[in-house]
Amino acid sequence: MSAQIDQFVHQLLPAQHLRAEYLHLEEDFHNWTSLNVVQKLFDRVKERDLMHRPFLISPDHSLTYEQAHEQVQIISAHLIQDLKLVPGNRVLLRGVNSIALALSWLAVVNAGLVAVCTMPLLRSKELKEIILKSKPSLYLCQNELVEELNLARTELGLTTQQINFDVDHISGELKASTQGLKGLPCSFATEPSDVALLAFTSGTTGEPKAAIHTHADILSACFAWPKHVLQARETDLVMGSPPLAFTFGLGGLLIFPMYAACAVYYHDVPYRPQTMVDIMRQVGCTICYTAPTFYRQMASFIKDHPVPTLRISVSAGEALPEASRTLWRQASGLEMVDGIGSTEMFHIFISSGPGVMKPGAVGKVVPGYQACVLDEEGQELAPNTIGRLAVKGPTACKYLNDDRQTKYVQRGWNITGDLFTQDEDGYFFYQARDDDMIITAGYNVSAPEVEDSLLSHPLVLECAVVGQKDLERGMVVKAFCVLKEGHAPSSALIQELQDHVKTHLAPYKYPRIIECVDQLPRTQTGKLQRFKLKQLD
Ligand code: 3UK
Repeated sequence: MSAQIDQFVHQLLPAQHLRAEYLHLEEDFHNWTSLNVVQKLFDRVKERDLMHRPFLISPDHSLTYEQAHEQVQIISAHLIQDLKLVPGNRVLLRGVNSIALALSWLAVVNAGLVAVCTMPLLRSKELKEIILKSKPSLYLCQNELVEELNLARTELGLTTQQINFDVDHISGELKASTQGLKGLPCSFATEPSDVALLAFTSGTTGEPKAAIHTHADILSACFAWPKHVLQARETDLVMGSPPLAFTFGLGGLLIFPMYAACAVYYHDVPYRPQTMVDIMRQVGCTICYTAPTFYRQMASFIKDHPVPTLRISVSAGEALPEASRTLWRQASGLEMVDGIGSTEMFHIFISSGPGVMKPGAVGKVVPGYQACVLDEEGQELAPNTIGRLAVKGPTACKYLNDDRQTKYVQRGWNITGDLFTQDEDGYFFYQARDDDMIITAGYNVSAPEVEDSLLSHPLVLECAVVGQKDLERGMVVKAFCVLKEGHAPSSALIQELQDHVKTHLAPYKYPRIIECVDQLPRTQTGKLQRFKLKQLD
């Protein structure tokens, strides 16, 4: 059932038989009669008597839960009453992580509207694809980022209403005409299966897909990884680099802090590795989220400038090489929490954590989820055998009107596209994306495994390994390396790197070709774009 009046997204949900099986949590939010995830999260803070606690913090502003709640109500009222939006309408959000963006997101979902988050760096071409798929009724855009959005709208001939906001003026124009609206309805009693979010995949190739998440999905996600693994406290201060338009960032830097009633800090300019360490120290950060490469780059700074308050560092988005885990541990004294999640599943479903750590493993399945490794026919494989990762839980893949639903969901399982092994103790070991396995002269070589070995060499800052077509061997292993500052490539160094790999791994895995480059192609969420390196061949 659905209470949303505009049924656009509901009508484009995959048919029931194409959906993954949901696993129900002890408290099954999917079966409640009414649920609005934003109202529920604020209510929990209220019940715990923590509304006076700090919530949203920036260099110039700080809002308590009480103040943020009031702002959210005002913006929601504006959306419903002045702008005449109807529950179920989509609202496109465009901005860097900021208090204004966070309040806007919360107000949109609180009002029963559907948030369509877009990455700040997207260009008009990419914005057009998102607009055509999601058909927003309103655009909320940070002043500094209007240009590409205007271009997209002009090219599509759209005149839909748009409000531009300023990150420095909390909710800026959003509340300009709402003075005195207090007391009028501003939130909407959605049902658990009503849609809260369209999350566009940051996929490394192809046309973007929109993953649909309901109010029950997002609340359920809070009662899985954040409850059992992260275990944040109300005194925590969270910080990190992933955008709120990426569900890794949305969960980590907005939803899960609310679940814990703790504070989150948004910086006014993009983080660089050194500034991130400095700011963590200045603001007293206790929990930090970013991608593996960023931790690698922060390691050298945090070593000399420790952040004594930091107690949890979470890495996700890409495989965490063992060499990077070690480097970070030595530099910061912290054991990394590595978690694999996806846009389709909303957040992390396999993770390391307190007492859950094995060298080389991502971790164990998060309570609330089930995971296993399947063969091509969908049969569960014996321990330590490479196969396709399959996951089920209280969140599930639901693409908006997309044939690729049948690729991600098979026989009720969510198939992430990753190759894994699982050992007898239930630890999951990442091998590769299913298209990143290199088959050379009949041997299987996982690209990340070779990268991990190269990264353990002291002169390698970053690297990427791909298969290059080869007449004799079918494919050969090729590595692209970024050297640490002050080191130049030479044939002696390349030989040294090859020998380094041969002493760590089976010799057939060593990269026969090594090319030194200045930087590697990455997506806006920090994922390596191996396909671009393959195209270079
Ligand atoms: C890869 C990892 C190894 C893996 C995400 C945490 O990354 C997120 O979502 P995306 O949709 O990509 C999903 C794919 O990324 N991946 C992510 N984390 C890891 N591979 N180790 C990891 N720790 O291929 C996965 O299928 O962009 C991550 C929370 C929310 C997210 N959306």
